[in-house]
Amino acid sequence: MELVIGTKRWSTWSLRPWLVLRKTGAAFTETLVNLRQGEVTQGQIAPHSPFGQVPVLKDGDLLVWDSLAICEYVAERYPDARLWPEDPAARAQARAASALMHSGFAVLRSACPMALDQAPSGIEVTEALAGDLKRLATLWDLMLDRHGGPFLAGSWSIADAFFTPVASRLRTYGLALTDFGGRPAADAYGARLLQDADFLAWEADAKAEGAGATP
Ligand SMILES: N[C@@H](CCC(=O)N[C@@H](CS)C(=O)NCC(=O)O)C(=O)O
Repeated sequence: MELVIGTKRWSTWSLRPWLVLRKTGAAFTETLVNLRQGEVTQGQIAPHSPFGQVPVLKDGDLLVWDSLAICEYVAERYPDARLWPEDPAARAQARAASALMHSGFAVLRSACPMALDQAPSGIEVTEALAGDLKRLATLWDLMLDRHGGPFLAGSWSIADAFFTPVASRLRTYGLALTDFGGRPAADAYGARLLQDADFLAWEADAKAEGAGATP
């Protein structure tokens, strides 16, 4: 299998399926595309996908071109990795949380882009951004309460892959969910995601890019 991904310090959509693939223990190759270079970026994506975006998963002659669809495919291909919770109720909420991230939190995504090479700094919190942060605090608290942690739906699942880039944004922009109605457990959960060994491996690569290595 080959996963085509974008610049590691910025590409949240690439990080999610990359984490999920790593959890399977399966061998896969990664192909890196340089983002934010306009036509150069598009020229690098074109040989892999007709849709102009990464991530893209290639498995033989199969092409899967969306982060959530890639995660679903990997979960079905590697059932022993238990990438979704076994319990139907936990699975439903893990899927709902992933879908909410995939299609929502637009203000948080645009105001707080992932920047893994950037030192933590403050940010002006607009009313719209506060709204997304309150929604995030509500979601994390609700799921940690219901499923008992340590991850959103109990043990680590695709939902946690979806929120790992979010945790990195909170850290980069000095945002604590306790300031937006969240409980300390929500912030502790975000910090836990950033201790994940696979995330740390991705982050090390991202920092090397930022230090001038070829992204
Ligand atoms: N909904 C898509 C979004 C993918 C996406 O926005 N990818 C960005 C990079 S993170 C991209 O490929 N941009 C192409 C460009 O900047 O030219 C997914 O979940 O995979």
